[in-house]
Formats: sequence, C-alpha cells, structure tokens
Amino acid sequence: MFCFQCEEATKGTGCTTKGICGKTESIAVQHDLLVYLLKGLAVVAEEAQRQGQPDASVGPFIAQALFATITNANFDPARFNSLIQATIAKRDALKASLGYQSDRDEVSWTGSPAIYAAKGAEVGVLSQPNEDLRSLRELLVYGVKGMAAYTDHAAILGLEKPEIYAFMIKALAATTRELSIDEMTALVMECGAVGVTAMALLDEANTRAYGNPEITQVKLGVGTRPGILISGHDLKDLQDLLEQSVDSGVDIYTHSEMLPAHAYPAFKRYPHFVGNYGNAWWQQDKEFAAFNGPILMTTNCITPVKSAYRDRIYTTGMTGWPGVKHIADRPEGGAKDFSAIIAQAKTCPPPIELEQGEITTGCAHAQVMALADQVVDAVKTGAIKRFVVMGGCDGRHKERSYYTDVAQALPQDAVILTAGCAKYRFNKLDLGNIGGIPRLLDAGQCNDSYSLAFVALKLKEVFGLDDINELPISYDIAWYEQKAIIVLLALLHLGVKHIRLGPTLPAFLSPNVAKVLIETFDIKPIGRVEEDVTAMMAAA
Ligand code: FSO
Ligand code: SF4
Repeated sequence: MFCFQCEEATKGTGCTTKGICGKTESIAVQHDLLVYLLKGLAVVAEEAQRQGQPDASVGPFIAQALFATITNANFDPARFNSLIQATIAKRDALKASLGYQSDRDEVSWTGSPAIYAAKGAEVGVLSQPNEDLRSLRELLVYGVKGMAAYTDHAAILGLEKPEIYAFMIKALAATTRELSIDEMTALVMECGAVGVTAMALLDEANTRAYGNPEITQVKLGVGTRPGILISGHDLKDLQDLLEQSVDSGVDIYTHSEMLPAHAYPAFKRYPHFVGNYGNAWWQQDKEFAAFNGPILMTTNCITPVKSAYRDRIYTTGMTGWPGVKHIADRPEGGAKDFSAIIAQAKTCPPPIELEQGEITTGCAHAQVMALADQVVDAVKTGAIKRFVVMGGCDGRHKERSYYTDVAQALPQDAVILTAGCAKYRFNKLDLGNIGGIPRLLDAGQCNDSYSLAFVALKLKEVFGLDDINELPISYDIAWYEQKAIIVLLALLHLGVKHIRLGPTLPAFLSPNVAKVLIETFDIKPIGRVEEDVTAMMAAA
C-alpha cells in the first residue's frame, strides 16, 4: 500500500504497511481500486455528456463513493466491495446505453472480489511515475474528495448543483489523461472555485433547514440521565435523532465536529439536546469509553474501535467499521431509524463527567454580520488590531500544541476566527473579549470556513479595499484530511495569500509543486510561536 493523503502520513512521506489512521493494507488497496474505477466511470459520464445523454445519477454516486475514501471515514471491507461492484455496474450500464467502447483499463476492467486486492495494488498513487504530475493529480483528487463530502451533505438536505457534479466528473476523468503541468494546475485552481460553490451551497442548505447559527454557550458537564453521543458533520442525522428521542428519558450530547449544531435555532428547541462531550476526534477512544452510552458516527473521523465501546458504537451514511452496527440510509422522504440506539441508551448508565463549564460557538457569517458595526468600529479605533484565522483540523501530532500556544501568545487586541475541529486546541481557554466582542469567534464546522471567507469579503467591501489581502487578517491554518484541502483551494481561489499551513506541509506536494504554491500564493509552513505571532501582527 501507499497512502499520503493526510497530514499524519508516516514519517511525513506516506504510509506503506499500515496507516497511522488504522487503515490496513487490504482496505488501502480497495480504496485505490475504487478511486481508479470512479475515474473510469467519470470518463464514461463525460462521453454521455458529449453525446447529449448525461446520466444525473453519476455525480451523486461519485460524491458518496469518494466520501467513503476520505481519511477516517470508512474501514469496512464489505462496504468497499459493494461500492466497487456498484461502480463497475454503473459504468457498464452507461457504456451499454451509449454503445461506448474503450480499451482504457479503468473503463473496461472487471473482476471478482477475489482479485480486487491485487488490482488495487497495481493502480495506486505510485502508478504515476512522474512525481510532479502525481502530486498535482493527487492534490486535485483530494480536493475533489473534500468537495464530494460537502456536496453530499448539501444533497442530503435537498440542495444540489449540476455544475459541481460536472466538475467532479471532469476532474476525475482528467486524471486518466496525460495533461501538462500547466493544464493540471489550472484544474487544481478550478477545483478551488467550485469548492467555493460547494461550500456556499452547503451553507445555504444548512441555514435554510435549521436557521442561521446564533452565538451560543454550550455546556460541557453531564446530567444524570443516560446519553447518546453524536459525532461527525451530518446535521440531518442529528435532526432525526433529536426528533425520535423526544421524551425518551435520554439526553443527546455532541462530540467533536457536531458541537456547532447547538447554535442552530432549529435544534435549540429540544430540551434534551444538552451539551458537548469531549474534544476533537483523535481523543475519542478514551472519551467514548467514559461516555457509557451509545455513540453515533455520522461521518469521519472514526478511529479504530476499542472493545470498551464496540457494542455501543454505530455508524451511518458513508462511515463504517467492520463489525460495528450500521444504521441504514433513510427511505425516500423518510427518516433514518435510530430506535435501536435510543433503546440501548435507556439501558446505559449516564456519562462520566470529564469537565465542567461552557464553550461558545455560533459565530457564523450572519451572527458576525449582526455585530458588523461593532466589529468595524473596533477595527477603526484600533481596539481590534488583527484577526487571525486558525481553522481546520485537529490531530494527534504533539506539534499541534503550536495552535494553543499561538492563541495564548496573541496580544489582547487580536481576535481569533475559527472553524473545524482545530478549535479544540484553544476553545476552552478564557481568551476574554474586546468591548463585548469575544476574542474567539467560532464559525462552526470545517465547511463553515466558507463563513470566514464570506466575512472577509464583506469586510473588504465595508473598508472599500481592492484586495482581500489588505484586510487586517492573517491565516494560520491547521490541516489533517481532504476536506481541509478543498477549504485551502477555496481560499486560494478567493485570492487569499500568505497562509501559514501546519503542522506540516502535505506529503503529496512534490518539491516543485510546493515551490509553485509558495511562489504564487506565499503559502508557508508554521514556524516558532513567538516569531509567527510577531509576523502576523505585523501583517507578514
Ligand atoms: Fe475534523 Fe475529522 Fe471537520 Fe475533518 S473531525 S478532521 S477536516 O474530518 O472534517 O474538521
Ligand atoms: Fe496514512 Fe493518512 Fe493515508 Fe491513513 S489516511 S493511511 S494515516 S496517509
């Protein structure tokens, strides 16, 4: 196996025997074969578009299948066998309906599950020998994977845009061709543009369904009733779970990326939606053991399941872990059935308390815009000297303490804007406020980084600036998996420069591709805390 799609790639180069994430060689090669065959499906889907007979089911299928291959999403071999079989079946049905023939391997390969592993091992990322083309292809594919996840969330809430699916198809199909470095670079940049569209669509879907997030204090302690812990990013799953557990005697707690759900007006009306439990994804084994009740993983990040909670963890959507109970998709127009989880919760003791206190979330764009006059005044009077965007992901590497240290070292006239699970490195610190404006504004999940870009664009307008980089905003981004890649490409598309990216630069950037990003966008690795803080406060 060879995988280097996330920040925790072994030795900063790639996992070759087993993933740090827990991905075994046999799952890794299934991922590789699935992605390879999805590229073949995309080639056929492009041909269908050319012939004026597009198949609208291909885009959503690709989005879901790619979502399953994101870091920490799905480790279930049976699920990948069915996704591989479904991809071949879909591709071949479309070929037959078009009368399309091709001797390209990804468009014609077929075989039984017994040979999937051998085939997957042949078609992984190292099958492209040119290091720079490999780097650009993978950057594009990882961006599309992130886009796929956000697009799937929006589709679940009833919003889709054909141009997003069309781009995914175009990008995957392009990776099967010998394009030049310039052509590949152009596609990577286009990926960022479509990424903005995908995140805007998800923002619209979330706020249309659940209202605009409002600044909200979320409790960290626990009550005396049994609980269900819901993790991941899927708000529709939360809605179904809250609705089905009304008056059940069970409380619902959020974990990791589900925390910002507390800020949506539609969820505030459930009195049994009581608080947040624990921290970012990577500490889940200890926290899930202590929670005592059932845990529902709606998306990544799921880590290797421990026996302490194996019989009370459930997956749904595109997540999976072998042997773990999986809640089936909702029937058309209906709800998922969470009755088994609620019934099990009733038999469980309440959670063990990990901490007390409150944290603040809900500072998405509408809430920040509601404070706009105050914010603009504070900038004009110099009460706020700088905004520092510290969004993205958290992870296991101890170097990530950098982000806690930066939050503490920033002067009192700096405001931190965050989104994604990166916030757990500093969201329990008491950072105070500036004239009533909290010094930490949490916009929500990683996809709500769109909100931060939206705020920046509005401020640019308010201050009458020509360039988004003239704003008093610095970007100090933490990344881990592929959703962070689409967020990064989206920021680059919006013209954001001088981004610090850590804790390490992606292993999949070849020296030449890294050089282009550094020269064009002034992307830089994180450095020493004091030096970075001084530089950011000086707009460098
Ligand atoms: Fe985190 Fe995991 Fe949201 Fe990611 S929980 S790391 S970027 O899946 O998606 O921020
Ligand atoms: Fe390694 Fe990350 Fe790939 Fe897992 S997803 S195998 S940790 S590079």
